[in-house]
Amino acid sequence: MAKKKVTIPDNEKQQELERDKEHPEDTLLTTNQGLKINDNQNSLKAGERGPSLLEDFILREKITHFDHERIPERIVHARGAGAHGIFQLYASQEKYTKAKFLNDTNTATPVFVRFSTVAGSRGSSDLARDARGFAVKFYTEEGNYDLVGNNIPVFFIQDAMKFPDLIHAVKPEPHHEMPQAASAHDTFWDFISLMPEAAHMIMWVMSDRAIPRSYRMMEGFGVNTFRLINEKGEAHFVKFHWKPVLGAHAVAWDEALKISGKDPDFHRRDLWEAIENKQYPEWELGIQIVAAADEHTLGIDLLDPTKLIPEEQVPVEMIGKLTLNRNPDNFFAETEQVAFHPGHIVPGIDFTNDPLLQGRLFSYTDTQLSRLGSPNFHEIPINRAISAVHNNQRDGHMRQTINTGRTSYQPNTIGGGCPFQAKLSEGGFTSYEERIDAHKIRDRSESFSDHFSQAKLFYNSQSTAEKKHLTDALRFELGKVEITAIKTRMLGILSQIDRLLAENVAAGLGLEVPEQPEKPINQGIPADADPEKYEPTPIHLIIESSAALSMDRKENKGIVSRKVAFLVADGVDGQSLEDARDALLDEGAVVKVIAPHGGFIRNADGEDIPVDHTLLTTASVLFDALYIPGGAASIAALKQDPDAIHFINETFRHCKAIAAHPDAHALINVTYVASHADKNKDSGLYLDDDMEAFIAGIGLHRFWDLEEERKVPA
Ligand code: HDD
Repeated sequence: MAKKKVTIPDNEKQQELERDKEHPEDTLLTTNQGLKINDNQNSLKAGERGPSLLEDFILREKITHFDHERIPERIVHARGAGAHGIFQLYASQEKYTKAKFLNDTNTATPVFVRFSTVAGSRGSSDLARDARGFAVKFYTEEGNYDLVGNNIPVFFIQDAMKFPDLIHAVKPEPHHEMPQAASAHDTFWDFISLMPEAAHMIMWVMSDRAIPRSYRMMEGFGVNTFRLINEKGEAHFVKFHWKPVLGAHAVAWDEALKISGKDPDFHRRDLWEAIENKQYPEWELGIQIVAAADEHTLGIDLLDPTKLIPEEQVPVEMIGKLTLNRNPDNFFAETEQVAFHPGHIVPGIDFTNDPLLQGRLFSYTDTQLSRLGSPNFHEIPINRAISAVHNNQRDGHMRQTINTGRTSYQPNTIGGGCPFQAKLSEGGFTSYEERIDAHKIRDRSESFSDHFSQAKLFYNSQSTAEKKHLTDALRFELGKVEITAIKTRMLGILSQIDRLLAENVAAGLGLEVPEQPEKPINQGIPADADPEKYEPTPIHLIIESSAALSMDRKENKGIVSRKVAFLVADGVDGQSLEDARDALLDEGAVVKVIAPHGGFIRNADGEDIPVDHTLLTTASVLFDALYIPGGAASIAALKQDPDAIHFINETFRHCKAIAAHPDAHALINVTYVASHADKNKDSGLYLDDDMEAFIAGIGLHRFWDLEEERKVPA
């Protein structure tokens, strides 16, 4: 039988993975022992109607394997999607780091990236209001390097000691396991309202950052401060950034809620389809470098993970590009079994004493032991380094490697002393020699006490529309909280950040902002501590606002991969459909024909046009823009279709670009768009079929500043 020809991709990790792939094409069914199976339909029985026999090893093997298919989901970040790609460096960073993949511009480093939500279970919706994980595994020639970040540059807490508390508070409540993938409940806000150190992160997770349009349109951050070490052993502090080439964009909360019902796999599907369409997602890797001598000059403590370095203070230097160009072959084998760990580093990169990072360094390997079930999880194909692995670690569940030789200890003579320790000149890793002279204490530095300055900076930096979204998010979340004292305490925290914000949230809740918040506001303090020492310090703004913190930048990054819905019915004017489609496809957009029924639509010339989705199987919230081609019969039919009218109104409500052929005015006139149709082109309505302006409008993503006037019942 002909063996299927396998094309081996030209990337070292892909070639390595290929060895483990199973290709079922043109093969015969077998048991796990390689025995060919003749009947996969019937169990072995004592007679036609008799009981099944214990002897049936084929049935037993099949059912036993099935019974054990599940592994525990990740305790956090359970819901995710991944893809393969490459990282290409622009210019050598040798002045900062000796890491080879950051020195060598000639080699593209293979990567695997997994995006995720944090709180929800594996089957939860992609559109939960939540931070997103952004974890990158670089398969470098010096070993795996994992940059395990989020789409938000700061974190809720300052010390890993509080991580289990935070996660217990945000996860579904333990007595009835509700709500799923949501922070809008009492235990989360109870905890947050007692922990003012979370104030900055709360601004971010209540902002549009927490409901991205796509994984491809979100920024990524390493969050913790790391160190880069150069050949001379000199250290620089570094913050890592990923900047999406398509720009950072969000959906509206009303959309997020609807997408969760219409397509809970929205982000996963978006990533998958973009890669299948060869519209490869791209990010630039940026670094903010702080010289060791400047550690204390920025007005923040670099070891405090609730702080970012404003780009106005330290610019982000772009040093390379990440491109995701291959979908996984098997979700479980790759996306589920991939095991990230901030402690997977290479020479030239090192940690700092950030107490959150220090705790992370323990947690990730530990969790893989229960999730993947064995200390041999590094042998799972997706986790294997492309550099050679030699050590004396042995055995354990599911060991794959066949270690040869008599010795599994060091020093030895029987094995010739192998494997040898690597000298520094041979790439041996050595930790950065930081001098430490201190008492052993459980405490927190007073430099960690500024909880509100950057929360205010973030709020100040939002556009008017973004501030409104943030306020509405807090009204929604706290509106779902049942215990009034928790809401009032939160209003106290918000009033520390911005009085008007607190008042606007309070108005939505029907509560008053407390004049003088309870003291000490911080209840997350040690039993014998002096509360005054833990009191948050007064706001001190180094800069008033930072442009990089807003996503509402009115920048046009093109419309590649943007999804445009074409609303049509039988009798559509084929020419206007074709012209508009060609113009959009030329710019890289994705066009889908949506009609009242499936199959084909007959155009005015009697030709058949395939339908991609029906009004029943899709929804406006799954698209970036809408076009309505001409054709009197098509327009007349859509005018009679409440779902078509709803589709248009909803697109309008979510401030997306809408273009239409002049024939479509009869349809537009029965929608809420009609009352705004005389507005100029800056309003995202192109009812005179102006394709050029429409394309520019889609590129702007949304017209958020018109949201209030477009809040139509749709
Ligand atoms: Fe974590 C998973 C990111 C703090 C403990 N974390 C996990 C993932 C991401 C992050 C992206 C998913 C990786 C994947 O796709 O498999 N975590 C962060 C960031 C943090 C952070 C950016 C703050 C700077 N995490 C953090 C702390 C602890 C953990 C403080 C514990 C002390 N994180 C874990 C974990 C997980 C995890 C329990 C669950 C699944 C896994 O590790 O592999 O170990």
